[in-house]
Amino acid sequence: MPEDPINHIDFDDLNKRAISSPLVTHIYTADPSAHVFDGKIYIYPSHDIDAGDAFDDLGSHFAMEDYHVLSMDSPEATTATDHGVALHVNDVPWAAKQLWAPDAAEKDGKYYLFFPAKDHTGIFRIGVALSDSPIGPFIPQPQPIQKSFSIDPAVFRDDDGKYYMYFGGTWGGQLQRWRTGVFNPEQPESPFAFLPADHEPALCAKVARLTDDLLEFEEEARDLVILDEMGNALLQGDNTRRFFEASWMHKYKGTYYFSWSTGDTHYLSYATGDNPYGPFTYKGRILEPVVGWTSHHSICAYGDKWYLFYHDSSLSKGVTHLRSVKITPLQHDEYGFIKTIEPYRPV
Ligand code: FUB
Repeated sequence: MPEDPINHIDFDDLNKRAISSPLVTHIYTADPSAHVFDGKIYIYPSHDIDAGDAFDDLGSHFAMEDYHVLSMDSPEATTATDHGVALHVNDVPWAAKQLWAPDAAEKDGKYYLFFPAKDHTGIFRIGVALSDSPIGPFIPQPQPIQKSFSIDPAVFRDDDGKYYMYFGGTWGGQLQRWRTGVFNPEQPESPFAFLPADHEPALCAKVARLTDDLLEFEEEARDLVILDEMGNALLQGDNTRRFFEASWMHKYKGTYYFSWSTGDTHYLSYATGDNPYGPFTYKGRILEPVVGWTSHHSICAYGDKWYLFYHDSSLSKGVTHLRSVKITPLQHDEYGFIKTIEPYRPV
């Protein structure tokens, strides 16, 4: 019986209890950013590989080298089509390694792939690549977005046609090194260095409006503040609620929903606000922890129904950096609260 030796997980049993199955099984995929373009669902995931890099708290084992775009004709499909390599790190002049969670946007018939990578000095930056097709191939800009940093870009188009990028990630995502507005290159390289103290306001995700051509930031990136029910900013020590990585934005009935992963406590959580910059007020959890260390998602409407795209490490039997993207229905209740999803049915 394939049982995980550390956590004693019976993966045959777990996979029978999973509420959904991997959308592709011939490659490992993660961090799914889903969009509907021309009536079809396109998923922009990370493409997980085992490059043999040592596992550490900085995420060195996430050594991804390219992106594949997946598509589905409808959310009822049980599998997705893999359209092959859409962008490779070797084709990005400024990037050295670690193509982490991407996102995509469409404007005036052009498609934009937004992606983080470490540059040749080891600093995460965010780049853009363009295509005439949602499946690529994407041609990268020669330089990353000016003043971009950290990881996990998510691009949201508001109803007025303005586009915003949400981004940032803690530990290996280097967000904690940018607290003064410039990169702190000091040693130690430990992911726990440079973090706020537990009693201080938590590190914030960042938001910046994009220029009309979607190639640069229109403004300095701002802090996206998440408040508790008393109107106080969440604290760094509040690690079952505060931001860690995996930003996403969706709008439901005129309300802005910012969602994220709490990282070391493995929850996908959300907060609501009345404008794209916030502040946002914490509301609850979208997804309980999945198998694997990371949790990362997107939320996308198809017709009048909403779906959560997420990943877990069930196919790889728990290997943290070998994940698989999945889809499951997501519901807002009559008050706008998102019903918390359990990724596995109870035993
Ligand atoms: O896939 C690499 C990193 O793992 C992502 O950028 C994070 O959000 C986490 O899912």
